[in-house]
Amino acid sequence: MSLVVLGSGVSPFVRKVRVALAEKGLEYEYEAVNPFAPPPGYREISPLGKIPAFKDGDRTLADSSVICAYLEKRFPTPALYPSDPYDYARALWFEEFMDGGLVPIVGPHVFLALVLKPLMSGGQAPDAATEANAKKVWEEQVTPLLAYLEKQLGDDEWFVGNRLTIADIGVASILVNPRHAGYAPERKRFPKLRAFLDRMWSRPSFKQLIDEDTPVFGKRSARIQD
Ligand SMILES: N[C@@H](CCC(=O)N[C@@H](CS)C(=O)NCC(=O)O)C(=O)O
Repeated sequence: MSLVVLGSGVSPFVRKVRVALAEKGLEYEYEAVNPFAPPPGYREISPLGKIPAFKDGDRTLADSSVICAYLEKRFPTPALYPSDPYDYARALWFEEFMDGGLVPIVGPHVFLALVLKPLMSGGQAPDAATEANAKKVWEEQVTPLLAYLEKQLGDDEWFVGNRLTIADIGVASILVNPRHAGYAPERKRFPKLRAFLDRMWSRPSFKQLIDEDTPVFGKRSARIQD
């Protein structure tokens, strides 16, 4: 068996796949791909040119949700998707809420603006207007989505059912990027969500990736305040 993930630590979608693999106890190779300068032929594996892409021997796939769904069928235990039909759909919903709801806001205005662009321009710090815009977007656009997550989680340990699912992996994977940019759900306003993230991010599956990426992308995470 040879499993390969193609991608980069900049991507929350790549993180989602790598965490799912780790939670299933699967060994894999990791091939670095910069989505803005992909290697020749990359579109044969990932027709939209995006990361992650995935290889299982000579079979290839693209898209984090597709890859995770494939992993579940291919390596069913431990299960990361609920078996109850409604719980199953709810788990997919939380994954989509993050991928399709959070990422399009946080990606450009927070992570790209505060981490990636400065990194690509040789370490120049973001200007005051960029910092102010990120703060405004976080307050006005991201906070209502975090409030929804806080309410949905309630007093439960997991987003769906009574064990780890793709919903938890999706929520915690996506929120690592703002963490790298110095933003996390405020403990005072979102105590349950923040405690959930603390638990998730300290799991070996997450901790290893966060520790790997923090020196490169996550220097601003030291700014996070409770
Ligand atoms: N729905 C895709 C989204 C993947 C995605 O947007 N990846 C970004 C990096 S976070 C990318 O490759 N962007 C480069 C591009 O759009 O050309 C997934 O879940 O894998």
